Amino acid sequence: MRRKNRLLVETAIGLSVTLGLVGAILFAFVPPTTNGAHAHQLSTRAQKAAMPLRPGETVIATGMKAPYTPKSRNTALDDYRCFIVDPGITQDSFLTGVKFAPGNLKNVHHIILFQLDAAMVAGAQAKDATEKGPGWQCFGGPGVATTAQGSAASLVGAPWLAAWAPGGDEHIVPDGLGVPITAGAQMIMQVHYNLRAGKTPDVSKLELRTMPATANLKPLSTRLLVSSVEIPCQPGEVGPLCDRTAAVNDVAKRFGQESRLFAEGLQLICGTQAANGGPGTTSTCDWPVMQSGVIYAAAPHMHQLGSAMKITLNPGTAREQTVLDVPLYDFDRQSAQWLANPVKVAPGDRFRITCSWRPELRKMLPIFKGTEPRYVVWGEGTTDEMCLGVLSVGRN
Ligand SMILES: [Cu+2]
Repeated sequence: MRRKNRLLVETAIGLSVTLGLVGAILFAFVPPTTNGAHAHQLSTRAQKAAMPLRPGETVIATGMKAPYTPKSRNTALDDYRCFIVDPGITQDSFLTGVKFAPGNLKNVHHIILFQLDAAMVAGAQAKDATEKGPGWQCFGGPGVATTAQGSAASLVGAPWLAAWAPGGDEHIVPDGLGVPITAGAQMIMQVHYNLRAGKTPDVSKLELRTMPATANLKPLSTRLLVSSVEIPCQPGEVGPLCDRTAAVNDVAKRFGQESRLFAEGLQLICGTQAANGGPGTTSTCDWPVMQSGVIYAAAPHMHQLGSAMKITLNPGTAREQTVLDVPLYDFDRQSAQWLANPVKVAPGDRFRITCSWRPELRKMLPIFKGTEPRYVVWGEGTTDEMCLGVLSVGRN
């Protein structure tokens, strides 16, 4: 690829990821799973008992103000809706915990909480006013600028605050760490509704733990690592969507042209790397470390076909380290794992993310009932796929 094109694509991907084009996620800080079963049912486990408040910590209850009934668009069985959440932050603070309370577990598939700087609130409110009912449709990212740096933001420093996916309990940041939030900041809550279980109303809520800026915590931010998804139809499968172009067109029809750009961009960046074996059930992508820091936690996100994910630092060198190793991925337990030994990173280092899928599950899982065979690419739908690692990084 010509250098200029590559830069354009990388910029587009950086932006898209920064804006959260990534779709579903997981900051569900529960202990690493010991159950490798592919349970594909929403978890009904009881929430853990709440951890007592730490010195200086207060709790703010916030969330959607009114019920929203999800709708489908262009035959998509997924709806992504963004809601402005105003926690009433009047002083510079740190976010030290988030507890999501999805209102309707039948159709809430994931929630991402994005930072919305004070200066960007009016823009988000204007967007909210363009659509009837609470919030606005937002496949991919929030669809509005959320920080002043906005378009200049890269993969590093993506303005995610937290996320919930099945299996998620309260997310409590360890002592001494916190996500900075400034006075007047609000938040955007992106909720992914899967409509296969029907279109019933939802009111999702959340509780935030905060500490004042004077707590002098080490700032935490989120870095996202992605890889391409290029899973051809299995032997014996035939159908119009087994054609890659048709499959990408189908994703673009359901979720918009940004999704096309994302699938094609990842293919251009990751698919051309030597470590990536091309289309198949495993995908690998290398990304440079742009800023020094310490990785405290890592979480995997794929969809229903995901079977394993690994994230390493400096692969194939004497300095190789494993950051995350999930040999038996379970969609319903996408918990982030706090690393027993936090990993230091610096410019010059390189991350590698590797995802594996079991496309034969398409024939076995009830969620795929009635779907056509297809070449699976990156997409926001529950029956599309992703390869996304979410790192929680502290700045030095
Ligand atoms: Cu996803």
